[in-house]
Amino acid sequence: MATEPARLELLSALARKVLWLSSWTIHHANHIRENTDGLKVGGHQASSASLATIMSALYFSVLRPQDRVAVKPHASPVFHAIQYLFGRQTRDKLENFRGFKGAQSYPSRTKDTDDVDFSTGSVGLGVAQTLFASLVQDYVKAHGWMKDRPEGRMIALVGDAEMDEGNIFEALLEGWKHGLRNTWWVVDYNRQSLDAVVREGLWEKFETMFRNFGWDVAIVKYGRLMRAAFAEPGGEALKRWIDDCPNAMYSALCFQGGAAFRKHLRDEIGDQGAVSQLIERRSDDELLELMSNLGGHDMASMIEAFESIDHDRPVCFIAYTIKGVGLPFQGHKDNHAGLMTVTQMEKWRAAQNIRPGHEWEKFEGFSQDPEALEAFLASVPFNRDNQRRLSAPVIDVPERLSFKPGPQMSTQQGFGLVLNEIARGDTELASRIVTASPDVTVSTNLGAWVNRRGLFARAEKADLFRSEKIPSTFNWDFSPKGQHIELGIAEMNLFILMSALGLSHAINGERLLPIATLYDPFIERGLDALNYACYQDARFMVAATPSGITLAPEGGAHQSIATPLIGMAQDGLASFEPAFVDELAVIMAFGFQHMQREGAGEGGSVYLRLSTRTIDQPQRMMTPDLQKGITDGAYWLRRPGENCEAVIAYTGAVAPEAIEAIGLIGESRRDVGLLAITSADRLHSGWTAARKLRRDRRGVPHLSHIEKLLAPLPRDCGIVTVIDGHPATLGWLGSVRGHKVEALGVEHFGQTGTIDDLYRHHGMDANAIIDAAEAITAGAPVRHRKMAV
Ligand SMILES: Cc1ncc(C[n+]2csc(CCOP(=O)(O)OP(=O)(O)O)c2C)c(N)n1
Ligand SMILES: [Mg+2]
Repeated sequence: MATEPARLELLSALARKVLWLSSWTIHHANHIRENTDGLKVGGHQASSASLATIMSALYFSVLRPQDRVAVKPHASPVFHAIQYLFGRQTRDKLENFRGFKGAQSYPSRTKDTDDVDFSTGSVGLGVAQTLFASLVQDYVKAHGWMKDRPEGRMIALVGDAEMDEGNIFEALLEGWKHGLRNTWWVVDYNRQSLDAVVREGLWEKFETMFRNFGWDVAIVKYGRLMRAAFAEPGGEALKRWIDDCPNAMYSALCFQGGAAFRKHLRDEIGDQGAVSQLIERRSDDELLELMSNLGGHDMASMIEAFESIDHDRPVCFIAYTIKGVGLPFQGHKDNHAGLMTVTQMEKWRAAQNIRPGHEWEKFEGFSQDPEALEAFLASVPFNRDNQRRLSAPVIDVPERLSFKPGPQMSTQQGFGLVLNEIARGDTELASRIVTASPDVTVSTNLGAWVNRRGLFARAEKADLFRSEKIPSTFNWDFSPKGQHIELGIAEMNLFILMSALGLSHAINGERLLPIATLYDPFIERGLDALNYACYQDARFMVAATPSGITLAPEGGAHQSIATPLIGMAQDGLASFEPAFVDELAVIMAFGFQHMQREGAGEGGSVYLRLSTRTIDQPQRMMTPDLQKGITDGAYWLRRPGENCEAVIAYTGAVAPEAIEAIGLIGESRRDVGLLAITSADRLHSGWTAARKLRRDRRGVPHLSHIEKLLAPLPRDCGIVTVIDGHPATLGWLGSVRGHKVEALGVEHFGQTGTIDDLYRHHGMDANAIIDAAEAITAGAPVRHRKMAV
């Protein structure tokens, strides 16, 4: 599509301005605010320059408000500069780049104020996020919720070295399976990473791979100046030389400049008449301008590439660029830490017609009229909509979720039963839940839910076993109304999908309540993606089961030890480990509400650490007090008296051992307490918050839940904690009021056996609990022990 020259000129001028502003932001942070060379912001400068033209083409011309973008981490200053020109970023935040509450080093949805669509920073994750965000948009649309809102394009600006991250390839495969649409990845092919120049011919690998997965590939290699030169006599020889030039050499010559290019061109193709003239007609500066006119730095070429896409298939643009283009260290392999000196910056400022003291002014240095510029920026399609971040009403959640009770159950089984009850109903809650599992749907007890609610696909596909009348427990039809998204075995994909589903209210204006199931140890396989999802404030529920060593004969690396600590430490994730199914039902109801709470520091995602161990269920009334204890993190299963000597505090599947130990200790000691802990995480964070409140507002007599629970215990009462996980999860309980603690749990993994074998082996059976209680309390010895079976 032809674009009028004046418009292109304006867009190019804006791109130059963006490069200036982003560089000035970095320079300001380094030389003016901090007045030091020590602040390591160099990575941003060269990386940002690489993308200034491409991002200007997108934001000032190609994007629509419904489009969403993940910006390569180090291009954050470019993003902030563009937002500044749009009037959505303040000078104050730019001056305070990387400072306290200033603009962030890496675009942040939660911490930046200038409308970041997807956070980035841990390379690879933002890229995959766009793919899953597009699948989620399809999901919402297929369920009839998009109404007349236009579909957005999900766009990632990708560093070429970022493509080394395996999660991108995992996502590609999943995208292919689900018929991905509306996704653009723009690879900033500057052929440099932090440490190195990338291998030759990488673009060919990218091209083949993307085409293999059904993507369109657009290679934007040559800018307009280059294409014009190729049309001159001798141009073909020049093109061949450019194509054959190794990455490292091209980068080095860009750094050295026009004279160096001339010398190499002369030596290598200079004796060929026409091409010699082509080269000699140009001054050193002109030659450098020509040779650095790669597609990614040429506004016309980029606009043309973007505008020529007339379909909704995914597209990978491979845009050739030079890292640090236009700056003194362009192309240098060490430029990742490169910063411009004060003198270099001065020189560049003057060349841009920017007066000293006017560096932050939006329209300084333009030849265009400020009013026309202002009018243009206001008319840019992307900038027209002030409401890009959407919201959705809260979905009603009953106070209590029901399930079909049994005398003996596991929490994993209970999870399936609760979901089955929800699935049977015709509630808004049921229709907004969407589940996903990385090939462990059946083994995590989601089967009944999927039977009732079906699998999601944009096109109907009947279960062949069913149509062939072969008996099967599972009827798995795919349809656009299905509510389970089948995933391959990649936990990174699971959590990035959760991140996308869990932001649907903000991105699509339609709330979803996503639930992921996986085996607990494999949380670690997807951990960075889980962290990323929480950082973006996506809202979802994770049911991780089975967990710990309680899966006994399964053994090996299927045992999880660290996950309770991960659950405690992960910001934005409330973790629970119930022992009984009635507790789980209360926690799930709380969870669906927690996932929808908004406001500063409110709500978050939920992690349920569950077990396959079948245990006796208590027959009891669920009183409001009990319910509150469960969601706050703990309650007394046996209340201690005034002279309590020992307390056993347990979490999760080891409940029977704790109960048995309390019974045996009770034969010799009259006053003992049994504390059921459903969430070490909520107990601990409540305790931290209370201390902070007391410190901040002296005299406020606020006590946290755990402080209140432990308050009646005498000073010399001992606490034995026990969990099928790392003992540090509960070991801190002693610090709350200064009680002595013996913390039992698991510190080594891999052994197989029965549950009894392993609990004995790890010192967390009833006898080990009794021994521990005896060791930390005064008083008569405990006479009874559990008999060996
Ligand atoms: C998961 C992860 N590992 C390492 C890093 C550190 N890091 C930041 S950018 C980068 C590579 C940059 O190369 P590229 O993606 O080609 O971008 P360019 O610098 O060329 O713009 C690395 C290793 C990171 N941010 N995230
Ligand atoms: Mg690179």
